[in-house]
Amino acid sequence: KQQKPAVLWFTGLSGSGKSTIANAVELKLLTLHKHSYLLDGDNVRHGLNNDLGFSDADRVENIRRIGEVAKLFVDSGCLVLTAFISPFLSDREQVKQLLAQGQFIEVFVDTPIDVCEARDPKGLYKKARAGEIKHFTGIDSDYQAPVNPNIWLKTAEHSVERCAQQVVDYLAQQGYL
Ligand code: GGZ
Repeated sequence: KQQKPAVLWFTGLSGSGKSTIANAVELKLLTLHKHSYLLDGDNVRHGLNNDLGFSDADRVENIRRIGEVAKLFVDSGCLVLTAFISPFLSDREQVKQLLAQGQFIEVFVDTPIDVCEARDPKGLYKKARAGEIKHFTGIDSDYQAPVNPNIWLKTAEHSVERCAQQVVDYLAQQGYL
């Protein structure tokens, strides 16, 4: 059966587990022989968007460009995974509008900030608390949580494996695979 192209748009705080879960989903899709591609900070913020920082305006432009790139991959027939904080509701809504009906799947990686801060894999929360990083999401920059995401992941309660399976189950149930 032919796969149906779409964007799995992961959104959540720094350290919420977006990239980790998206990587686990990508591996599962590979096993199922589905074409997928993951856009994340490593391949977008370091390249195409290396002129952008973390002001509100730069985040808006970051997400706009990622949305346009995601659309190109969707047009090529791909299941695209994106793992960016994407803190603003209006930006995520704009990406959704860019795509056809059913091609934007919002995945809320819902991890409480105290859990993200306890994980602090890169020590960024510590630096933000110390004032060494300004405009840090959840500290002194806004995060607007999705109101009605397609997929709601509770990473403080479930394993990476279980969250990734929840995403793949959704794709299968909704006829994307
Ligand atoms: C938030 C920041 C900041 C500030 C650097 N605020 O945990 P990480 O390190 O690997 O992921 C974060 C990443 C956020 O980039 P995004 O492109 O996802 O953000 S947005 O969608 O808002 O444009 C974090 C690191 O970059 N980082 N400074 N001030 N995260």
